[in-house]
Amino acid sequence: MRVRKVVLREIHLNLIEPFETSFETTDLRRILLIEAHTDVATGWGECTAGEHPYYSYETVETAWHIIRDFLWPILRGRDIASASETWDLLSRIRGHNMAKAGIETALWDAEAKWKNMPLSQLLGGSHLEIPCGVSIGIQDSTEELLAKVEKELHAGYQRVKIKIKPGREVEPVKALRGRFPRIRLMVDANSAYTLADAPLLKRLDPFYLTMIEQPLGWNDIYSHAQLQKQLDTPICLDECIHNGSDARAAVETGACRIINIKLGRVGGHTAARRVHDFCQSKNVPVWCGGMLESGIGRAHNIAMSTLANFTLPGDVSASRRYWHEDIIEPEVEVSRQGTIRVPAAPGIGYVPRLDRIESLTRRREMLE
Ligand code: OSB
Ligand code: MG
Repeated sequence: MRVRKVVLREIHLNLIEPFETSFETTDLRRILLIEAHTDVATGWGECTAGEHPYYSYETVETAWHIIRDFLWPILRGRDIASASETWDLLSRIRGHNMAKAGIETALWDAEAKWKNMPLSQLLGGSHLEIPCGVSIGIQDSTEELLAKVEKELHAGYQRVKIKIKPGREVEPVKALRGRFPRIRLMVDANSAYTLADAPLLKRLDPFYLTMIEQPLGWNDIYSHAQLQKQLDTPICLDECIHNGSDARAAVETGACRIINIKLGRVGGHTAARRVHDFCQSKNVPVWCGGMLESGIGRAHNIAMSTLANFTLPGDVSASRRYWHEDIIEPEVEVSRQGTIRVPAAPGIGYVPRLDRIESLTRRREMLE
């Protein structure tokens, strides 16, 4: 498969409602799409870098620069037998995993289309249906939060995650538990606490949360190991896990009992599979995190979630929870049982809507 051309596009998409986390509130997504042309097929990927460097140091701007000036010169015109070779080819560039994942995942889609098989199958996935959860942003009041959660449970979602920040954790969790004693409930702090907050976080233990996600520093595995010793609630790491060695350090130091895998954060399907396989060998369950992706990133998340050790519901929800209209056909739908049926069509299995993508495009660049 010879890599011939890449088209970068920045599209703007308005979220149905603002999404508030401990680090920012997002209402407009700037999304970098990557269309990779090879001599045998064309594939699509999405770079999950954000508008600001508040979740990770990457942004749409840094990713554009890294792809154009460093990744593309390595891949341009290159003949690869499989997209799985991409990660090693790009290893000379330190970090910038979201930029790498954008282009790497596009090549996986192209390879699967060339081989006329679903991407899930090419990755070695086995699940035909994946379990889904929702991630709910910080709300203005507990009443609004309860109403949101009720609506999502009614839609069938199997697990509820709420975002928390200092001063907005014990009370919302207590209210939710009072109202919904049996649901699978978890919280995500996005690094808003420090080890000195251990007594405060300990107050969440009585509410038997399935996990607390990334309470401490975005790159601080050691402190999470100290915290996990003091908590009954399992810690799940998100921001801290950038590759297989981070996963190993986290699991072997006892910094977490669960890992959230995001394609962008670890650098694409090959790297994600490495983290997945390591966790599987240690009996550490994983789930697929979300980055408010458009349908293209979402489709890649669905394919990745078919790997055997993705046993917990992911932040992979229906298109209609995010967008008035997605950019793929059909849109991603979630069943009343809170599952997504994995598509059987070749590649990512959803068709990018080119005319809609063009009309949303604010910037484009062709790399040849
Ligand atoms: O920490 O999981 C996170 C969104 C943007 C950045 C970080 C995170 C999130 C989410 C949203 O939780 C998950 C989704 O896409 O629904
Ligand atoms: Mg998270």
